[in-house]
Amino acid sequence: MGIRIFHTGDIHIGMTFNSYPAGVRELLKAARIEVIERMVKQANREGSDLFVIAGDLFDKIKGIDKKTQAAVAEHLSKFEGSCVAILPGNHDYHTEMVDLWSSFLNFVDDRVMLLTEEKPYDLREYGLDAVIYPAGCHSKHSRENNLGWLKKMELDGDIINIGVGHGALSGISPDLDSQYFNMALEELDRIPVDVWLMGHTHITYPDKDNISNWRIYNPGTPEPDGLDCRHGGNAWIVNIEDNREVDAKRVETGKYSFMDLEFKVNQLEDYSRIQSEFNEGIKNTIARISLKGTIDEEAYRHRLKIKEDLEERLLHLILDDSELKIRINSDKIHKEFTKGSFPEQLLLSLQEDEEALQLAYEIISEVRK
Ligand SMILES: [Mn+2]
Repeated sequence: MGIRIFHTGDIHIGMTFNSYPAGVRELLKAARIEVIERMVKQANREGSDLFVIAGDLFDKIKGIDKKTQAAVAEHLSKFEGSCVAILPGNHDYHTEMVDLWSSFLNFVDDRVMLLTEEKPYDLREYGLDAVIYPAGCHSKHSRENNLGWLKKMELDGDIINIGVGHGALSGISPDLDSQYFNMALEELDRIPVDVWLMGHTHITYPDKDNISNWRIYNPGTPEPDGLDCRHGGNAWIVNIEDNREVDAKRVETGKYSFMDLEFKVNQLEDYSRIQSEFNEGIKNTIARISLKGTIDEEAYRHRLKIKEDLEERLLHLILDDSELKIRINSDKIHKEFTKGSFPEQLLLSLQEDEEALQLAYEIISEVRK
């Protein structure tokens, strides 16, 4: 008997989004719970037997209120497969001192299994011919990953063996100080499970829509969580056949999206590139636009029109125009400075050297303030 798995992780319920205005913040917070409901529906549609959350279901071990815990449990209870397996990640790590998991267990039904210990979890009790080998977290940081116990295990080749781990994948997620349970792909590869279902890295690995006979999967966050998120939120549906052939497909899961773009603007026409970048269907998009360049005063004012238009169409716009400068010309100098005054004379004398002129103008403006 084969098994079909819906694989997610890094949902980070409880993330606060404090740098956003209240209305946007509330939507982004709620989206992290709503995405579970959407994923459970997708999993059911695909006939999944097992729903795996590979760490960081919650963003923190303290401050996840009971109402939130109940809502998450309620969404998971709609899963029509046999078992929901949840691995504690480094944000929602498990120790005897952490109340989060014992509290959460009061809300879930008995198909939900917490993978808190370093031992094989036999899914035959749930009617599935598979065993899960977990490598979760018992702290926020660790220089050592949790694969050690598993390397010593003798796996039973007659049953499907599923590794579920949480940690930075070397070469894929940034972990410069190697403090996030770092795991090398080769290290995972040497452990003879049929598949590795990973969490922690917020991008999707491998970067493919469909793939066959691949063993290591990382879904990335299912709901975009910040300006550095370049994808729409993903999960994997991993199918393991009776003969151990594996095929997987990536499904899109997110509601909101983020865009972080920089535009060089040196003349009025350059704004049109911004407009063409933002087509229809951006009402759930949060964008940061950084403008850079030097333009005439009238064109400089035009940025406010662009801002107004995009603010209406986007969920939220952050416009950074701190590096957009007004071009200084003789007209502007004459308008702003008394004829024959020192600044007027100085600026006029610098007209051949645009950079020096710009700099001198900025210094004089600063002094005038
Ligand atoms: Mn993590």
